[in-house]
Amino acid sequence: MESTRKKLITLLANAKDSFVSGQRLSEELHISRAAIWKHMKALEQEGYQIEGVSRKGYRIVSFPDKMSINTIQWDLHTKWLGQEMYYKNQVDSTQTIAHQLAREGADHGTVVVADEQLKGRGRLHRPWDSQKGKGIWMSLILRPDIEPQRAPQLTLASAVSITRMLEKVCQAEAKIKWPNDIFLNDRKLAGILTEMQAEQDLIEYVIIGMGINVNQVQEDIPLSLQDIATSVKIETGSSFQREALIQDVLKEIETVYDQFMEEGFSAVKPYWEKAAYRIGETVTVKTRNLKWDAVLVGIQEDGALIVEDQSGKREILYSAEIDW
Ligand code: BT5
Repeated sequence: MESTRKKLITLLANAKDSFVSGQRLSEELHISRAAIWKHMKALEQEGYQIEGVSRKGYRIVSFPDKMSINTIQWDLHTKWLGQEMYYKNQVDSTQTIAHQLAREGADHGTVVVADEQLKGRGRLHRPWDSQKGKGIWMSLILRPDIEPQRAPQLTLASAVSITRMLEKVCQAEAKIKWPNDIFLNDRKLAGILTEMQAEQDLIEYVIIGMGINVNQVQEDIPLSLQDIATSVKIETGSSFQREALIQDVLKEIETVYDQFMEEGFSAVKPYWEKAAYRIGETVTVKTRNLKWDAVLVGIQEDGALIVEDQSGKREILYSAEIDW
C-alpha cells in the first residue's frame, strides 16, 4: 500500500477511539490538510468508516469488513513470513492453492489467505466449516531444513503461536489439545492441518493450514458443530478485525519458528506445556485400530504424546485422536 496511506492508518488506528487532529496528521505525514482530506475519502471508498469533527480531527469508527492484501499487510511486522502473500475471496481450500504454489517454487514464508473456503478440510479429509468473512482460513508454505519426522513439531509450534496471539490480541486464554486443536472454554476454536511433501530424508515443503473461528455468532455455527465449536466472538463477546489477528499470529509464528530452528523443539516445549489442555486427566485415546482410556501425561522432548493406561503402563504416541 502507498506508504503515506499506511502511515495515516497506523496513526489513526493507534489512537483507537480518540481523534487525531488534522494538524498533527499533516505534520507527521508531511502533506497538506487538503491531501489528508483526500486520503480520508479514499479510505472511505475502501470501506473504512471515518469520523471527521472540526477542531477535533479524525478517527476510525470501523475498519472495512472486506479483507485485502493491503489491509493484511499494512501492519504486518514480520521479516519473512507473509512478505509474499496471496489473498483470494473464495477458494476450495487454501491448502490446495498452497500446494500448487509450493510445487511451482513459491518461497519459504509464502502465505495464502481466503475469505471463504468451499471445501475447507481437516485431517483425514474431514470437512472444515469456513464461512465467508467469519474466520481466518490461511495456509503457510515453509521449507524447513529438518528431518521429515520432525515436521509434526511444527504443528505444536504453530498451536503455541495461535494461543499466544489469542492471549495478546483477544485476551482469551486458549488451550492446546494435542496435536492440532485449539480450545477455548472447552470448545474447539481453531484447528491446524500440517501437510508435507518430502523425499527420503529431505523436506521439500510443509504446508501449515490454520482455521481460526473469529466473528461467528452462535447461529452461524452449523448444527452439527453447535456443541463442539466456538468462536472468539462467542466466547469474548467482542468482534475482531481478522487482519489484526493474522498480523499478530504471523509475527508469533515467525518468532517461534526461528527459535525452533535455532534451538530445537526444546525451546517450544515449555510454552506448549503452559497452554496444554487436559493434562493429568483421563481421556479416550484412539489409534488406527485401538481405543482405550488413558491419562494424558504430557509430551516428550520430540513432541510425541505420553499417555498412561489404568495399569500404569506408559505409551508414546506419534499420531492419535484424543476424546473424552
Ligand atoms: C483440523 O482438523 O482441525 C484442521 C483444520 C484446518 C483448517 C484449515 S483452514 C485453512 C486450511 N485450508 C484447509 O482446507 N484446511 C486448513 P481435524 O482435527 O481433523 O478436525 C476436523 C473436525 O473439526 C471436523 O470433523 C469437525 O468436527 C470440526 N470442525 C469442522 N469445522 C469446524 C470449525 N469451523 N470450527 C470448529 N470445529 C470444526
